Amino acid sequence: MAEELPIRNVAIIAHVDHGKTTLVDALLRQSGTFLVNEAVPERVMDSLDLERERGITIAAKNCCLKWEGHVINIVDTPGHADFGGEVERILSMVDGALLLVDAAEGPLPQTRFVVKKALEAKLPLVLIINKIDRRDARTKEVEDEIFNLLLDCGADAEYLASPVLYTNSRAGAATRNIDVEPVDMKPVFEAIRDSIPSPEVDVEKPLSMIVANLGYSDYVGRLAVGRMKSGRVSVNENVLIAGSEQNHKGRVMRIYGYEGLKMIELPEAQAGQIVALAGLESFTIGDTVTNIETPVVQPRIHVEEPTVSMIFSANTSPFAGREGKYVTGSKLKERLFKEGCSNVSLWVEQGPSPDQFVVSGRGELQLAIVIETMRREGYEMEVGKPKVIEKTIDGQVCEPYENLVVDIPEEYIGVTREFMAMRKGTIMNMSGFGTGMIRLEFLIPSRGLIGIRSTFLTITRGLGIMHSVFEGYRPLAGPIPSRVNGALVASVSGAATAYAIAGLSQRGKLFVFPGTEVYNGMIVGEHAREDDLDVNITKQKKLTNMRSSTCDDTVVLTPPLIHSLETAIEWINENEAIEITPKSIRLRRLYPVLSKKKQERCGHE
Ligand SMILES: Nc1nc2c(ncn2[C@@H]2O[C@H](COP(=O)(O)OP(=O)(O)OP(=O)(O)O)[C@@H](O)[C@H]2O)c(=O)[nH]1
Ligand SMILES: [Mg+2]
Repeated sequence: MAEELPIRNVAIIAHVDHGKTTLVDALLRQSGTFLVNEAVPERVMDSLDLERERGITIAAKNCCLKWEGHVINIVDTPGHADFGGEVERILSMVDGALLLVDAAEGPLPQTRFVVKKALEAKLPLVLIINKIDRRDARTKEVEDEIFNLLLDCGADAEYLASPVLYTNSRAGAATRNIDVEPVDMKPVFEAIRDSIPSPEVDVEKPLSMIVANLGYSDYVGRLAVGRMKSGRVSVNENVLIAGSEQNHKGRVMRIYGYEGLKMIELPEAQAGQIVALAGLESFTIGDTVTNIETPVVQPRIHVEEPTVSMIFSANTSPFAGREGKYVTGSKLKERLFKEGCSNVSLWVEQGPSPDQFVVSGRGELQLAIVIETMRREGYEMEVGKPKVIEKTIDGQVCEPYENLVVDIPEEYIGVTREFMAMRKGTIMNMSGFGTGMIRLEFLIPSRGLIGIRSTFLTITRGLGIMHSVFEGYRPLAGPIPSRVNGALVASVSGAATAYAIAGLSQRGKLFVFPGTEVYNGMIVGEHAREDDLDVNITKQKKLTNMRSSTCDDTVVLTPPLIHSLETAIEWINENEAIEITPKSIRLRRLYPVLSKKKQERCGHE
């Protein structure tokens, strides 16, 4: 018999930065989850190092709070389009979602993506217009835009009757009526209680839980996290794990539930609860943990396919092995395949040679996060330029396209349109907010978006904002220009000298400080012209006995442009690679490296 439980399982979904994690902070605080004097960091759910450093959520995480006799499980999801896979699988764990939209920015590409996913999963929504305190808030207009978006995505009448709340999450205040001053988060709690159904579960049926997320504990290893759909489970119970290809048995060694942000051990659990099970040996996201005698296997979670890939190789640079703990191709392979198992939207395949692997994901940021995580663990590797994944559909070669939204000051409409047109973008829509800012929408091949962020910022004087999300596959768009400038490539190994750098400053933008160790083939700058230029950046000033009274010995150098991982990924071209070690990011030209003879010539010019 189905039972009505005082439980609510809800996900928070939105475009990047619209305030999801901040809203969770406010709910946690006001539910009394923390002690009165407990010091709690801002955006407490963003607990990973990389999340705190970048100020974005990367992985979905859950917490559990108690409010007026109700247990509310909240899953905070990432808003960046590259981590859309996290949202897709998390929706299988909840019975409703809070859809957040920034009161000034309005719905953006990822809002559309999450709305589509919520509608597909038939999840009831609570609409939250957040950041109503912003000076440029357009609350009423944004509300209309949200309903238009819902209609556009095929929402039925029930969705159009979803409750709307107005919040200032940073202040922890919400209101149902925009004309009434918000006081606290009570309206949000009430909307969760009243508009999100309790989980429809059956405790009497056999155990069935789809693994929607993975966790890890130092004591017990990997954890299978999910919402129990039916049945009960207790410690030491033997269960069946239904995988995509085969089933196997396992034993539940520990059961954890959530309390606030902590996990607590439970002797048993039942349908409706979100739990983490320890002890099951091999499982992955999408598997069902179920009863051995009467298995109830749920359909696997559908996650959209990757659209971009990058070749990861063992580091082949002359400096390989100097700075990392794990350097070999086999170590790299092991680690990448492990990542592929836990990260469903990331695909890892063997590459063209034994030490090369093709890693595919949703975008450059998703791949950059994998690289950054591995480099912090001590890995060295080399990666190439990201490429979009083509597909043949009805005999025609197609490539991924994105829905791109840019917000720019009015005066940059011309340059922006021209720039996007060059990259095969078609303008789909244009709207103004009456504030001097204009929103342009393009349909553009994903290929056209690779590596354009810094140029876009330059042409809009740093004031433009761009967001895109995968739209679908369409026929190939034809050639798109890549980086115009060539590279300055070191022809001689050694330490870069201030003297050589000063001499080269007219040739382009340098990427290295004096004293940086370079090798033959390493890219040390961007050439001002289109072709590559081999340079000797280690050249010493010739010492003479004569001192010239007119010669100035101290050289003033322009600071170099030091690439971050993301800017390096944007910058490189096809025949170039990025060498990544725990300590350094170096760019290098792959082919052809100068012959010994030419090296010598360059060295002695
Ligand atoms: N003015 C104002 N700022 C807010 C409000 N809510 C959140 N912010 C700010 O918006 C920024 C982004 O907030 P987050 O909570 O990290 O946004 P998010 O949706 O979790 O972002 P991702 O997880 O990366 O998608 C932070 O600087 C917050 O302080 C609000 O109600 N008003
Ligand atoms: Mg967040």
